[in-house]
Amino acid sequence: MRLYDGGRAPNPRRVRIFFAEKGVALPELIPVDIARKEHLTPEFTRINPMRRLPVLELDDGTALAETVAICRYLESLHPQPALFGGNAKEQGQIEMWNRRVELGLFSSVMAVFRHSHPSMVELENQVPEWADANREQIDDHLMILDLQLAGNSYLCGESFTIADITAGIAIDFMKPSRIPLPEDFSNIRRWHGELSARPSWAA
Ligand SMILES: N[C@@H](CCC(=O)N[C@@H](CS)C(=O)NCC(=O)O)C(=O)O
Repeated sequence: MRLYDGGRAPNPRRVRIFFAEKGVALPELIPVDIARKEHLTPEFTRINPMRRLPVLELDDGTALAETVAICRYLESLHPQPALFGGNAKEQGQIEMWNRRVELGLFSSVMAVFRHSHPSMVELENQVPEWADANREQIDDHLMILDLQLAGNSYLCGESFTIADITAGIAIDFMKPSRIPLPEDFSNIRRWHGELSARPSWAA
């Protein structure tokens, strides 16, 4: 197996954290420099026509892209700890929260970054108004997270799951996106501090 990796970019990091939480050693890493547009070459486009990272290439040449697809593949190979849940109820709740966060906070933070950050000028047809519209949504997304974390150690209860990885990475990526985390979201601050202290978070 080989992992086409994108360094500090959020989606490759989600996958590296997932490997670490599983206690599975990372496969061979193939660094792909997004800033140098290495993911836009014809060679990489043959591997992933979406021209995005990460990509897990299996030994038979199959290329798995999409962060959650890669994580699901790994969960299937290494069921414990169950980061997508154990029983049906857990699996439903984790899917719900992971999807809520991907379509909500994660997506808004990415849109702010892509449409306002100088490093994205050559990679995105930047629409500053779209960055502003997404920036305005962030507090609403944060409030939903904060409420959920008020009564739970993690997003889906007492166990760490893929939904925490997605949400925690979205919070991390607010910094380079120049979005402040308001002081009053104390439950998010508590939970995010705990995630940041996990050894996997250094990935
Ligand atoms: N839906 C994909 C999104 C992957 C994605 O957007 N990756 C970013 C890095 S975090 C990327 O490759 N960006 C390159 C670009 O925007 O040109 C996933 O979940 O993996």
